[in-house]
Amino acid sequence: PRVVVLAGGVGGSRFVAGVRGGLRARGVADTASAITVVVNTGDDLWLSGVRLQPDVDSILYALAGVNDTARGWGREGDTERVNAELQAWGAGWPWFTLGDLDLGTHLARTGWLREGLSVTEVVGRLGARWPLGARLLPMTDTEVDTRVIVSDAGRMRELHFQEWWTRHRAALDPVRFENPGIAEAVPAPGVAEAIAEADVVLIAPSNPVVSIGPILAVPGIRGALRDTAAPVIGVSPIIGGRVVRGMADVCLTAIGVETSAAAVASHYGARADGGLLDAWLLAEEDAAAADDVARGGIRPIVAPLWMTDADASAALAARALQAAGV
Ligand code: GDP
Ligand code: FO1
Ligand code: CA
Repeated sequence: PRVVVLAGGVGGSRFVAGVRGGLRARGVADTASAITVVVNTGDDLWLSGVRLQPDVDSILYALAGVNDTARGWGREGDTERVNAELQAWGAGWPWFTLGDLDLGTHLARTGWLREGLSVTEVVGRLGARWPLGARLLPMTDTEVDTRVIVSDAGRMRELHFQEWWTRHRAALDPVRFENPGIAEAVPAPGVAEAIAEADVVLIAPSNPVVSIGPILAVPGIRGALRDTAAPVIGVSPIIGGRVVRGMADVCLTAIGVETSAAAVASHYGARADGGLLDAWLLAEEDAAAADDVARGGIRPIVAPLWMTDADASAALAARALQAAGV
């Protein structure tokens, strides 16, 4: 089957690994030809002269099996010698760590960009180093930023997403999120085609606001999702009314969406009403909300949503594929 997954970083990478595992378990050997991941690039940024792609790298490292699973970002067993030098120079951000191995990725990426390769080509080269078992596509080739407008002691301030998320741990109240560059963005080559030709489109249990939000905001992607013959199936990132990890609840509050599986489903909307979803996987802990989801025109599917290990992630992905009849 041809599977398209829309994904952010940590939740996205666990889910994509699950899709790969779920397909392998049923005998699909060439998962790289079956799975296309459309990755959020709204987190991407320039720092100390290099281009960072946090969500691309989370998925790249996780599928390659070289990610730091405890920390949730960067390379397993990385060192910080270069970072210490950058700090000594006062370069970059003192609260943001660039690991030595991770910097190798950023240097390679930046070099290729400066040689004129597109972001799609660069992501393709990064993905060619390891047998990932999936094709990674950036959502768009042009630069899109994420800014957070916060209310700080009654005064409005605008921060870079990383400053808000990593430095302040989302402790400053967001008033709204903005994605400069998004209006001029177009889907990266292959994205609209993959969606059109898919047998199923899966929305990973990623942050709905700052991971899935930017992907859907690229002009053309929502239309492609509306037009595809494939069912669109989402997985709730909220379990039992709580975010599993991270601060997605603060992001949801800022856009006026309650932190609940049903509220996120209704935020994405029913396809029949011009929204996104045909079906929505929600946790057993949220089974009571299934009727609400169904009343909104979205087929609810109650399943275990904890991606605690590879088997659990694969079982979750298999449930989503089964719901699509693929
Ligand atoms: P980021 O880009 O690194 O912030 O990662 P994502 O946006 O891809 O995913 C973050 C979201 O993943 C969090 O808001 C969690 O709600 C969700 N998440 C993490 N682990 C799990 C899990 O085991 N199950 C489910 N359903 N969601 C999860
Ligand atoms: N997250 C942190 O909490 N602290 C860091 O120092 C940090 C460095 C970092 C470097 C490269 C990279 O690709 C990601 C990094 N992250 C770090 C994770 C990242 O900032 C966020 O979790 C994501 O942007 C949210 O998707
Ligand atoms: Ca992200």
